[in-house]
Amino acid sequence: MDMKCKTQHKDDGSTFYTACRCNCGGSYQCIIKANVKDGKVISVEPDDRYNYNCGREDAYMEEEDLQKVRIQRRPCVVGLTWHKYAQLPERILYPLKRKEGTERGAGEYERITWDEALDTIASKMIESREKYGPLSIISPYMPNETYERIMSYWGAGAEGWGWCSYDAARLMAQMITGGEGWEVQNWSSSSGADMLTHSKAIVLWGCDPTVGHQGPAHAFAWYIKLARERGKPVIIIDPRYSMAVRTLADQWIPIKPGTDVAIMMGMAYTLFEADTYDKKFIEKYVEPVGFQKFKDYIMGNGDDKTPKTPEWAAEKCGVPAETIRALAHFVWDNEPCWTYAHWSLSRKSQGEQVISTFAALQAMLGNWGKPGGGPAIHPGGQVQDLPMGYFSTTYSEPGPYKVPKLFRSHYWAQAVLLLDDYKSGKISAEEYMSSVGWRADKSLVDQFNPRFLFWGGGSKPHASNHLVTACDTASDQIKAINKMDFIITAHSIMTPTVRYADIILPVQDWIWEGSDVSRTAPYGVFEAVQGNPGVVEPPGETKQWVWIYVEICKRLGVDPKNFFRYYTGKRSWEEDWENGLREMYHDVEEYYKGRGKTIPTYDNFQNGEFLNCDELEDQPLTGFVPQMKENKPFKTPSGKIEFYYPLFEDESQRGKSEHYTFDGKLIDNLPADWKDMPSSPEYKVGRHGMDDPKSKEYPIMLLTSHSRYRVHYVHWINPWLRGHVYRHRVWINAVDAAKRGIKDNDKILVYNDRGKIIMPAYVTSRIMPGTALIHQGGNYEPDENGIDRGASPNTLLGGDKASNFTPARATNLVQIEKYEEANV
Ligand SMILES: Nc1nc2c(c(=O)[nH]1)N[C@H]1C(S)=C(S)[C@@H](COP(=O)(O)OP(=O)(O)OC[C@H]3O[C@@H](n4cnc5c(=O)[nH]c(N)nc54)[C@H](O)[C@@H]3O)O[C@H]1N2
Ligand SMILES: Nc1nc2c(c(=O)[nH]1)N[C@H]1C(S)=C(S)[C@@H](COP(=O)(O)OP(=O)(O)OC[C@H]3O[C@@H](n4cnc5c(=O)[nH]c(N)nc54)[C@H](O)[C@@H]3O)O[C@H]1N2
Ligand code: SF4
Ligand SMILES: [Mo]
Repeated sequence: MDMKCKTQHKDDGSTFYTACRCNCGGSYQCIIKANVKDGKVISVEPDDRYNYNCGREDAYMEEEDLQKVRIQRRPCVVGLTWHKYAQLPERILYPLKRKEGTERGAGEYERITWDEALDTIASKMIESREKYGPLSIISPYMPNETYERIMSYWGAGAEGWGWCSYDAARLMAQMITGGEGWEVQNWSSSSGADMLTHSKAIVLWGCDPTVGHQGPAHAFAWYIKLARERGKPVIIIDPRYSMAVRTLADQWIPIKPGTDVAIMMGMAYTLFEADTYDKKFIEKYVEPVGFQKFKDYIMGNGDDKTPKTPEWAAEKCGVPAETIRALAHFVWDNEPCWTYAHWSLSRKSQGEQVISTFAALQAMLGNWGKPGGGPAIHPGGQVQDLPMGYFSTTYSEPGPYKVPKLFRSHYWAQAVLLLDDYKSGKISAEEYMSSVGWRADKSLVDQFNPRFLFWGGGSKPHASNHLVTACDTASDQIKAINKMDFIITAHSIMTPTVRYADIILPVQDWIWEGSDVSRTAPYGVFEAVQGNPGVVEPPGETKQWVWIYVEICKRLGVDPKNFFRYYTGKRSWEEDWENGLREMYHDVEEYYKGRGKTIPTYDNFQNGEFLNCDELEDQPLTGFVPQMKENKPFKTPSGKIEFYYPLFEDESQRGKSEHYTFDGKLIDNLPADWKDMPSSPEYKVGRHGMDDPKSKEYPIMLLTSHSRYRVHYVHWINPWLRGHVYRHRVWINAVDAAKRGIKDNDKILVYNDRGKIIMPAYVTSRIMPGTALIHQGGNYEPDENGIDRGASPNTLLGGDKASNFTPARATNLVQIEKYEEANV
């Protein structure tokens, strides 16, 4: 049998290849081979299009195959059980209306027709705009492209800015390189192939690729494993003895969370002191004033006159000075060392400093754009600027109304609740604006009158589950929800957030129902374009999500063509959609044709072939190609990489609703008031971190990392991924547990001034003393005392008006007590 690069097509009409899609770093990359009988998925298998029928693929692969990522796109457990998830009783099959007289959140709904649902939504929107003005309709959590586009033609609406994922990186990437926050492909030297081929060693900060997939499921972890088998040492810096540490690392360096800037600065000091850093790179690419400022700060010649020696760093981050010194020499001696700092580090107070300090360290190592050197700023795997997008601004300008992004999106509830305090004179407009991260003109505060929630966010317009994913406690969000006149959402399955809607529109599951063409999520480490051919008939009256928004457009008097450019209204919806996909794919074909490459035909594509973009490149990706390889300038005032931002010292700019780069681009994710953000990299004690004075009252720092068994909240209710597979427990160190008389599996109370949670303890030495962990995306299930028994860690987050600008904090300080003995 031919073991290599064999593409298997569906043959008898009962087997389909479809791509798993969700907001994980593997999105659209993993392939599920589905066996269908009587219109139902009866079993699934992993991808087998390359290296057919072989378990350990590398046994059959040549070096070039690894380079070109000719590997099976095998799904993780989530993808392998998704068909079950789509068939759960919680699936929403019909348009639903909250039953008259029942409370929001009670989950009591009655079935209505599509016409009634859509007509009601449109008439309520029109009524809201008329009665309460254009700023009465909001899309609360995460900027929502779909909503923005419709509203830009309809002339109303407001929304939030930023989200809880990697805002710090998006802001700082723009400050450092001038490139806009989403130009992900530039930040990176990111592909697994590059690492495997060129790196001599690997150092990972706060990254567990065995859990948080970046590329097809565990493929990135697999590449690291292969590298290690080739003798390349792997070091992981993480407060936890994570699964990646356990299975991939030669050395684990535990660190106090939120103090990575200190270890990076201690390393920079060591390199400066030994005069071992890439001076040629610095001279050529880095703006000198900012670099000198950074060097002065590190060497003790800055305002604080404190050298950032490894001893200084050790005191802050808990890593011994000799380890820091050795690590600095290690990365220099093993040049190129694949050095990689992931987002968990910066999803905290002062997260911006992590990004800029890491970028400076990468510059000292000459790692920007260097094969094998790791991402310059942080990960991103987009190889090319593929012309893809069926309705977005990629192809045409939006309408004349620009939806204002008023408040920090994860603080949407505070934006609603504190408005009352402003209106009653309790707080000033300035205090209000500062508390909610207002990023618009002051005059809009008086016009802001939120009454209608249009839920959804990001590129998944019907998605987001902000009651348990926005970094703010659900109880405040529910208070804000209950102030609304009307709430709509479109969704495939009942979630804690969906339960609060007045009308729910049932959406097709995009993996199984309905066709689509998608590219990799922007933070994957590999790049592919995959198809969803539509494996089963959509159940009940579920509809394709673009159809829903087209129907809303029609009822609002917005020409659907402005929204979805392939809409004709003359053919059936299915024909318009299919035509849209073909046209979009055609653009991709043309793009590759222009580069002398041929890709599969559309029909073959939807029959299981795909675009392995890594194969279509001559070299593995290294970031900043125009600057590094073609001598083009960075889009900064100096044309170089910058580590000094005079804007933050310009008091006349503070408070302005928007800020722009020297060449007139909006600085995305910069709040009106950046509060104490310094103008060049600095070590600052993180608010609500282990060194915050508040830790006297709440001595444990809670981490809320992502779970292997779900994507954020998605799959929390999947019985195949619960019970003995995944037990939702608080990780607590054995020392902290002993002090509190807590034993493994005892029920414990975790609390702070934001909320209370009760759940079982996982007593372990795999997490540092003084820290605890609850995986993100638990359910919110308050009991009669308001204690969250579902244990969504976000119950314990938010509420800090002084640090609510950027980034969202996915951590907080807590206290822990024993609640109930385990009944064993
Ligand atoms: N299975 C799964 N995969 C996912 C997701 C998911 O929900 N489920 N979500 C996807 C999304 S949207 C994103 S943004 C990414 C998130 O990817 P990350 O931000 O990397 O994910 P986290 O799980 O928050 O953290 C990863 C590791 O960092 C460690 N860590 C936490 N704080 C610190 C710190 O201060 N310093 C150091 N050195 N380490 C720290 C944690 O212990 C954890 O082991 O994952 C993506 N992949
Ligand atoms: N405490 C804490 N909070 C965090 C984080 C953290 O580390 N800790 N991480 C933050 C990060 S990095 C992120 S990106 C956000 C993510 O927060 P969200 O964006 O709210 O989470 P997602 O999982 O992306 O939301 C996806 C939603 O889309 C729906 N969905 C998925 N597939 C389909 C489909 O096929 N059809 C339909 N109709 N719906 C579908 C799901 O049911 C789900 O409700 O969470 C943030 N919140
Ligand atoms: S890694 Fe992500 S995209 Fe891949 S199967 Fe798992 S959940 Fe789906
Ligand atoms: Mo994220």
